[in-house]
Amino acid sequence: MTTRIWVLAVLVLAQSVMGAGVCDCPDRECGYAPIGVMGDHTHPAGSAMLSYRYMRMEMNGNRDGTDRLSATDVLADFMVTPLEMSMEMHMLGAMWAPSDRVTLMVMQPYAAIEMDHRNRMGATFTTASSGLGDLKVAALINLFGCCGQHVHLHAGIGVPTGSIDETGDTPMGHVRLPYPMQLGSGTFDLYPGVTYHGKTDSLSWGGQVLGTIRLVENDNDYRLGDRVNATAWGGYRCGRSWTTSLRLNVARWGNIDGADPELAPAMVPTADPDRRGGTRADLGLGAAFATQNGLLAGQRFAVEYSRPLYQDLDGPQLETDEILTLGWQGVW
Ligand SMILES: [Cu+2]
Repeated sequence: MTTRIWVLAVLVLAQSVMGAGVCDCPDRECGYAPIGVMGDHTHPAGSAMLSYRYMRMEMNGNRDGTDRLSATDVLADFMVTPLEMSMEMHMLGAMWAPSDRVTLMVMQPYAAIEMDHRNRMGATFTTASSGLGDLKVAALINLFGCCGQHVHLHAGIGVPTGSIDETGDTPMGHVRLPYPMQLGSGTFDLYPGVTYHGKTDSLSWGGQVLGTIRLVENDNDYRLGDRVNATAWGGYRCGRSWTTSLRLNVARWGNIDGADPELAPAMVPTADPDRRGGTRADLGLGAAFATQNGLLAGQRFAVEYSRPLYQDLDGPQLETDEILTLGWQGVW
């Protein structure tokens, strides 16, 4: 699978190099980032956008540091091991620019999470949670825009609309589910950041650094780790409608401060606040379709598929295998 990703990556790059300058870029669409990037662009005064994204993340097998662990390895130290997890997320977004300087953005996720486990006796069981995640509200403030280049700042807050009290049936009874099965942070969080993008007629590129800062402890006596996410992308537009992209994303996130008193960290690694942090680098391939004419004018449809190149986890912790993002954006 990794080989296939690299072959595709080389093809996209080759197309970008050989095709450069051939195709035109009639509008500002070419400044858009791959669909996995949020808050990548701003709008001119009075312009509005609605968006919907579907994201699916698959995690299979455990890892400690950069080493893979078998289920037997994890069960040597814990009563229960997670085997795999899938997360589906539906994200509704709206953007509106009250002025050329400022674009306001809101995003509301809905997540559905499933995790498979095995215990020392060999019994397997699945837990699930679903519901609203944390609402994000942000102001994107234009700093610089000229000559095909653009910089804006992000000032965002996270509102704790996601539950941190999800419970489920396990062999231990109906209990509070561990940290990765919870839907929100339980706290108001800060999302500072900066985005840069540039474009020529057929090429686009950019970078974004976003932080997540958790200020206080939540009602269950813990505070999720802070996070920094840095990404850089390049895109190539051929014809009036299609863009292909290649993106590198590097994320680093901390362990949990404090602990939920209802969780038993010796039972399963997902309940241990000191086994949540990590660093991961993903490579993503994207494609987007946007047209200026006819019924679909002003709308953009996009897909991005990412796989990790590197991950170093405070484990045992489930490793990420793939992330798929599908999205629709409509401008008015
Ligand atoms: Cu927008």
